Amino acid sequence: MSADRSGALPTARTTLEPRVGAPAASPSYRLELANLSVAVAAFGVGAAMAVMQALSRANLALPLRSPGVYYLSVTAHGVLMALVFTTFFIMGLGYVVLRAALGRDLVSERLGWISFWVALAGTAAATAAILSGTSSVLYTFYPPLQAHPAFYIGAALLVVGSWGWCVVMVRTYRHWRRDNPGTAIPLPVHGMLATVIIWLLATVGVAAEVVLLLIPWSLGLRETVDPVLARTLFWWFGHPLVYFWLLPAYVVWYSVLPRVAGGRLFSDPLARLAFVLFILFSTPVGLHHQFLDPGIPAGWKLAHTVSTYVILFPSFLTAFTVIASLEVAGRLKGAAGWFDWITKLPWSDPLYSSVALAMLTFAVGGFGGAVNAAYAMNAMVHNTAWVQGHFHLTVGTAAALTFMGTSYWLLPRLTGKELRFKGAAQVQPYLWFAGMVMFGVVNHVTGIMGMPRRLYEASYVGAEAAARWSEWTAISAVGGVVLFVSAMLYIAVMVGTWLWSKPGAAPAIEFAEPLSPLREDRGVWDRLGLWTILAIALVAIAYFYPIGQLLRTERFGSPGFRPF
Ligand code: HAS
Ligand code: CU1
Repeated sequence: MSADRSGALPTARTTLEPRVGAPAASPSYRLELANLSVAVAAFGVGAAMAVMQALSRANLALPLRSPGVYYLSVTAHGVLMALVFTTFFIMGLGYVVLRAALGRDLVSERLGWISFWVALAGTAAATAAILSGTSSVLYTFYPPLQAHPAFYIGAALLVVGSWGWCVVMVRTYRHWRRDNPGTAIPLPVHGMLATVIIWLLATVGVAAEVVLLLIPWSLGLRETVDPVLARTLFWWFGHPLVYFWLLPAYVVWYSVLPRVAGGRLFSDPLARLAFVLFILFSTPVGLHHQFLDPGIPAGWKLAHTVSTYVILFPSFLTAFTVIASLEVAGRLKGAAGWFDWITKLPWSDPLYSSVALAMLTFAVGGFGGAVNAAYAMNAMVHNTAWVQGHFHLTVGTAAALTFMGTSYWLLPRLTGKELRFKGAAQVQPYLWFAGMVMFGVVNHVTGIMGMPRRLYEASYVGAEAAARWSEWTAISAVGGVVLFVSAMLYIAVMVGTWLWSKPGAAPAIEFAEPLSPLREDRGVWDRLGLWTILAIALVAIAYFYPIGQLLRTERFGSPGFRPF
């Protein structure tokens, strides 16, 4: 293990030295780069859509502004950002983490490539359906809004491709485990495997929705669809989806950030405990998106509320552990006062600043999550701009800004090319943060003032209340423009590094060392099979009765609607 970049730390035993099997000799990261490039491309297109929407919500007269264009654009933005950018980025990151932390090649890399192409074909089909104007169903694709079959089939292929990724990840881990029985799992691998497990549990719900309900209905094989059943299956998937986005970010917070900050991970076991709690409690909470849906027993809504409050806990643990790790970094650099360690942190390093700003933002976004999860308060904010504020601070910043920072750290390590336009990479996270404060926080405010989400008609046909929102929406529009500038800087750094930087020696991919010596053997938090079985039991308990009730009751389906 080479010396830390600060040079301040003595080397210690880490999880990272591959124990058995030669490390892949300078691996070629083509599969990772292919996944990351699709992610970056989706992000670029999604960002262009977003600026138009932010301006449109502020009621500015734009060329081509119409309801049809607006909903097409919101759908493209949501799908490309929330589903495509994240999934491809996470797949790429997952492969890198396993290769680097286990020190071996991927098992079935060929399957990794097949999965990549399947997911890409699915993305292309869904995107084409959206751009054709036949599938403006937004990223949650709630029926009875009906999309073109290519949209649902494309979404299904994206999920099937991601399952291939899961197989490669699990097989690679199992091969390593066979060679290293009884050894602790390297922490970043532990977090990525938790992500895989959550994803597999989650996608059962959406696969059932799309394959059993939506595809046959969109093909005309069934006349009607049951919207509440479809929404329930969607949110079985939709909430753990948010932790599929968040956990890879946490992997970076725990395993990369402390090292880049020049410190140590404060507690390795606490990090593992957090990942295990996510495996257990990510999925049995989905009804907190359906508090206001009819047909779901109130007692089950309460049960999902309780498990939602449990799932706040691992994020509190994460806040504690990661902030403590940063304090360790500051103190190793000589800080002695209460807060001067903050000034010792590398605020001009793009990975560090991205993650630190993502964390600050997440403190607000996470607080909003706790508000959403409370039944009575949810009734105030549900379907208002508050919710879009919440998710721009969480997935749009906690996850996405972490991923952008991670790209700056990763790309030179994968390609051997030095980061191009370094100044832009340094400014970009701050711009994103500023844009999100204007956009995300303001949306929380207008949400409480009653402004609905997802509405094109921003004057609200002259409603008096709407006049009070307009000064705020002007701020969020400015935020949207700042975010767009930030997004373009990110794209410029990525493309510039890729195309116009000369290859040299790639820095090593190294992860943070824990503060206390690491236990050598496999502890209880590494019993992933056991935690998965318990998680399956919790999902079954949480959904068996509510879904059974929906299937048992006589219900009336709805025909499809295509407003545009
Ligand atoms: Fe959420 C709606 C509840 C987290 C994403 N959420 C959404 C939607 C999305 C989303 C996309 O209960 C909209 C769906 C739609 O379109 O309808 N959410 C929660 C709760 C949490 C939560 C309880 N959400 C997330 C994350 C997301 C995400 C993470 C994406 C990545 N959410 C809800 C509910 C709704 C909802 C309801 C439905 C609303 C409705 O009615 O429609 C929790 O997991 C949050 C826990 C987080 C914390 C914060 C911990 C803070 C940390 C950093 C601290 C650092 C500091 C400073 C202080 C408790 C870890 C660092 C210092 C330095 C020096 C740097
Ligand atoms: Cu949720």
